[in-house]
Amino acid sequence: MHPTRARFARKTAVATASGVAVTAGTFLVVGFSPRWVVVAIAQTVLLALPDAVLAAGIQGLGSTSQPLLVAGSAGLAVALFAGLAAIADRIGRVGDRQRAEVVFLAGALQGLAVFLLSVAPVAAVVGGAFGAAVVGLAGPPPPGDVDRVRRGVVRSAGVAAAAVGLAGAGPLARAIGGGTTGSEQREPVERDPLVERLLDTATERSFDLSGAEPLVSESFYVVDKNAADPRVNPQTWSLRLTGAVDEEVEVDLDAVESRPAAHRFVTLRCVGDKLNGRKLDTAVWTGIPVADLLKEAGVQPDGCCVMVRAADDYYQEFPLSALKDGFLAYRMNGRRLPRGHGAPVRALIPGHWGEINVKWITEIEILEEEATGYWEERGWHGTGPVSTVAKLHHVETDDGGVSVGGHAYAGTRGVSAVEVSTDGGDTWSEADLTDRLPGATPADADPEDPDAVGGAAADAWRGWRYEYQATGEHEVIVRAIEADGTVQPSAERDPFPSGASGWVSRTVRP
Ligand SMILES: Nc1nc2c(c(=O)[nH]1)N[C@H]1C(S)=C(S)[C@@H](COP(=O)(O)O)O[C@H]1N2
Ligand SMILES: [Mo]
Repeated sequence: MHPTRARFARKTAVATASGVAVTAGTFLVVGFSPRWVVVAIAQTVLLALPDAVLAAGIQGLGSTSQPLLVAGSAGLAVALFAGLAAIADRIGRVGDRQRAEVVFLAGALQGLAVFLLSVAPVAAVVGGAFGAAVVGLAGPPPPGDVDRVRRGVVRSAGVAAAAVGLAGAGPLARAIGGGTTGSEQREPVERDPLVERLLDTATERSFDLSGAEPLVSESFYVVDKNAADPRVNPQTWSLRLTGAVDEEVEVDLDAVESRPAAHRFVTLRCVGDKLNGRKLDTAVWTGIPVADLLKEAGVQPDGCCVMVRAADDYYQEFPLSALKDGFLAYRMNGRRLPRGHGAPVRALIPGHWGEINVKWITEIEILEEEATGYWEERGWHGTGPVSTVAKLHHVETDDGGVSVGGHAYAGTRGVSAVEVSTDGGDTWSEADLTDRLPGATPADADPEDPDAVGGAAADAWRGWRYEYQATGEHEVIVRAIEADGTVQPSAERDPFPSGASGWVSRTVRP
């Protein structure tokens, strides 16, 4: 290799290795959290997206495009820190500095950048130290001895690899040791016998439909604005009731968990869910009614609205009347609420679009005038009741027999029937429906008592199934009927801005 080319290759390799080391070193300190530089960059990228992309795409961000965003941001992070190492190198050469000064300058620039991005001082120091170590170990730029160039590059690549290994070892050790970090460590919970009973009931009542979830979702969708979810310390978490109250109320997790709880089946649907999409799921949640807290704070029952805030700086404004029926959940299907679903405590607002079911909830402010929430500022209208939908996720054909099925959901309006047309909408037949899931069940109910699991869930989906004979290609259409007889509206609408609507249809080829 030509000496000039070799020197350039070396510089690039050392700078890149240094960038990798900073990125890995900061991960070692803060893990996959909002304070990791990569996540901070991802969050900045999200904010910089044009409104149109944000408005139409982002409520669908959920789990699908998230890995892509994180990978791209990791690339940006490495490039940024590599660039700073190169700048340090350049300043060193122009000013004819000592090698130690260049090494220090590289680390200082990188550490400063880490701090500006993530406001995490320990990560800044460790990141800068890792970056500087790589530059230092590469040794001074050799005057043209290709072998020495190679040795320097190998050394710095080695350090970068070690940093990545070290950064990877932490989460791995945590995963092996039970999956939690120090401050998050809490006793695992035994599943309550009552929850077991509710889950069994849901299993018994589910139709066995390939391609569709059972009545309690096996995989519950995740949607939020975060590249990495906040990690809330349950020991220091609290929820405050502020604003137009007689008296501010603050409860910590012990206070929430020691109140009389209930178990409820609640279905969530994202306003960004496509007409026949899969951002619709159900779980049994354990928690306490919001109404008691409102009473304790002396909230006027005829107030207009509330702003609910969360640990990820999310905020949603919606009517006080909707919050009154709300629920503060700290368990999901009998387990501690997972981090991705809002640990330690989230709000569940019956019959309303997912977006006001605030995760990682920290504050309820009672407002006297309307305000605008996070998604409303971005063009969505998702603070109201859900629209009615009948999903068609299961289609199976076998020798002239066709079986179709899915779920129907109408929020608190309830589903009384699902109708299917196999002739393009001329005639309609009634599908089989799963029995309604049980209603709110007090946590102190006797699991052996059949009446303990009583009533019907006010806010849960129902499964449907329809079997018929057909030979030629045809169009299947489904629609839900609400409890009061209202037929689901047929007008088709995209998810943006007010939620998808219309009758789901699919072509079936027996
Ligand atoms: N704090 C917070 N809560 C949030 C969000 C968020 O970005 N931050 N996203 C909302 C949206 S848009 C939806 S659809 C639901 C999804 O809840 P899930 O991820 O548990 O399914 O959470 C809501 N709660
Ligand atoms: Mo959503």
